[in-house]
Amino acid sequence: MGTPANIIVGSHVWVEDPTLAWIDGEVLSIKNNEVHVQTSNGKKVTTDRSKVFPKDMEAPPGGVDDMTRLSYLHEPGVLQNLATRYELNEIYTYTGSILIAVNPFQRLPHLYDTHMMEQYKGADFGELSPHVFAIADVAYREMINEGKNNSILVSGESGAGKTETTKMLMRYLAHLGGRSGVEGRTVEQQVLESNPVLEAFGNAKTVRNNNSSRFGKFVEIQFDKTGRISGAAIRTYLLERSRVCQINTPERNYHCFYFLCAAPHEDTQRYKLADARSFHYLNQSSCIEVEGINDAEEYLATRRAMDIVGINEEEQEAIFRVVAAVLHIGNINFAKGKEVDSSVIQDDNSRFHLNTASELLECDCNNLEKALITREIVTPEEIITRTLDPESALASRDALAKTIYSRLFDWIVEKINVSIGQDPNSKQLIGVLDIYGFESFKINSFEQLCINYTNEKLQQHFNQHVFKMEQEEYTREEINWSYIEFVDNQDVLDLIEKKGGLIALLDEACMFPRSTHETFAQKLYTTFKNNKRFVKPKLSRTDFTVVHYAGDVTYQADHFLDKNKDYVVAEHQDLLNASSCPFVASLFPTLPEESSKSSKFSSIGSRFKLQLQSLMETLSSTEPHYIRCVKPNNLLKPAIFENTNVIQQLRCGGVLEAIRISCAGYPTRKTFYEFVNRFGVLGPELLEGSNDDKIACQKILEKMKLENYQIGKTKVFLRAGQMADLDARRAEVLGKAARIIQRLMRTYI
Ligand code: AD9
Ligand code: MG
Repeated sequence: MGTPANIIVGSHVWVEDPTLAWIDGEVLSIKNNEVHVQTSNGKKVTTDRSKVFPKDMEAPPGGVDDMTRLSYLHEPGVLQNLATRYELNEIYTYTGSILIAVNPFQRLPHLYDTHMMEQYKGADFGELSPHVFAIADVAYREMINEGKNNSILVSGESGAGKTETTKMLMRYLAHLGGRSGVEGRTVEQQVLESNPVLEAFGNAKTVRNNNSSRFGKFVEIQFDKTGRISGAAIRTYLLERSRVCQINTPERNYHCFYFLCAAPHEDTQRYKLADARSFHYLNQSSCIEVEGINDAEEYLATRRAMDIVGINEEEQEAIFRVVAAVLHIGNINFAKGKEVDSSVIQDDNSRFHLNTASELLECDCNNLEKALITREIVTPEEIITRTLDPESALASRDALAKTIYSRLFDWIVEKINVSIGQDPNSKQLIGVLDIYGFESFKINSFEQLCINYTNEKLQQHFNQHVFKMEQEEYTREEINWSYIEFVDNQDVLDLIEKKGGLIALLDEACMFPRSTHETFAQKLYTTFKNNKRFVKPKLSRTDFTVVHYAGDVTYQADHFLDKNKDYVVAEHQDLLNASSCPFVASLFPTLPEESSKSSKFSSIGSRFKLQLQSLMETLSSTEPHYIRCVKPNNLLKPAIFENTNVIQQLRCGGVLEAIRISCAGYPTRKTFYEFVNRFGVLGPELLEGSNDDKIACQKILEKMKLENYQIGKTKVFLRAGQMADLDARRAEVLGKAARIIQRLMRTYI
């Protein structure tokens, strides 16, 4: 990023530091390419010239609100700017038109009140401090004035603040496009209240975030001709199903389970619920309560939000019956049966939960039992009933719970969509995307592959956009420049999604009865032997590494096959389809071509690929705006800014890539006035007799014998490193002047 600039003895510079990422210091001496630096924390370091970056001594003490205004656009400069601003509670900073939002981990109410919204309404972009409202305002104005669809893409790692940001955006858009004075349930109110409902069923406490969204979300807000919100559509992606059955301390299951257990007594009695600690799906983790979440209050709030989004009393009742049934299902245990590989309901307690679950789901209790402990196998000749051993029965139980819960979630999303309604006449929309950021853990599985695949897609979209924006700025300023070199990530996308790519090979393995994760991994190794984005780790027989744009991620193939298979066990489908509760039956509608009892394979990976394709098509037809959320520390506490952590996120979020793209062109832009102000000392004689800053700029640049810079209509455009060159010359001149003054003073005083 940026070429090493003119570094001389005495220069103020940034050098790498193992704990702080970057530390500032002063150059003591230079030998060939070795630079010796005295750092500000008292160390002496020697480093290669290419790893030393100039420090801007003229940077304003409070930082700049747009990174592109930094004189030196490089990693340490960017980091220092964000850290300085964060300390002052300035959590928002632009990088051109991209908004970087650093999570404050504390309420800043004045930042989002109505007064603030009013200020941003119609204000020119850049006129006020950076803000999510400014981004939403630009999107809205562009839509109204130019008739363009817009989208706002919010990304960042878990806990970075995506969902909070999304909610602010939606509030602001509802403020602009709302019907003031209209009483009752308005479309915009429904759109806003969809958030708490979805959060109750799709969010959970995790290690990284007390209110972590376990699904991706794209909300399309539709507007009528007069700019009023007239409809909305919510699309969700990949709800994490495993959480329903398996959690570890200190995480929790989905919020709604705890809300319901804390419901008023009459409700818990109806669902035969007891303390949350008595349910296996909840007590596998010792975390039952979360600081800052009052489950009893949230239960009532969720119900109120459900009223507003149009889920009626009867439907709410059915929803919570199903939620309770899932908890009861989790408490059904199995013991070994008399026959080999068979099982029975373990004891009276398990039988109680079996009975309760069937009551709540209004399905036949015997059939539920049968569906859990046996499996029918269809052969051309006959149907064979096979018993399941206790372990398989448990797996069957958990599969049932997961299926019910994910169908319930889909139903709620669909219901909200129907209830808010789509405006068939709307031609204008603003889409808001709140989707998981790049993930790389110790153990990465199928979910991480899907998530990182999403991020590769969005990254490509982002790069292309940043490119376009840069190019447009040059065109506006009538600068002649076009990018030649551009590192694209198409090759990673090809590896994952192309014909014969990872997803396709996974589907193939899932369809072939004798495949195991080992045969799948072997197939990957041979197919992608020469692919530079694919690596087989040494010593591993089932892991594989993908070289993502944000770094290498090693995936464990172990559960890929299972996780990619989306099928509902035929017995479960039949059981619930036959429920006398119309709501439950509607979650399991009769399949159109359900001719045989065999479970059909449907690929989650392929379906996700299609969803993603459709999302990208929608996004491509919109004018995008990007918000990158950054999590300043992993303690989730205010006022702690961890440099290395932030740098990593800026890298993964493509912010550094955007800067790199910018550096490939003319990273430094100064208005003529700013330039003359700073570098007039390099040629005071050149300024005489003319008030034209543009001409003065030209003369100074010529005198300094710089090459390849460009003069635009309002700004000077400099190549990477040129600013530092000029600063070094300026420091020399100023130093010389200071020495002369000192000498004069010594002589005369
Ligand atoms: V996840 O990928 O869904 O796990 P998000 O959505 O990125 O994650 P979220 O918006 O839920 O993170 O923010 C995490 C927490 O940070 C919130 O619960 C707030 O406590 C806190 N937060 C985030 N943004 C703000 C803000 N603008 N003001 C105050 C905030 N607090
Ligand atoms: Mg979230």
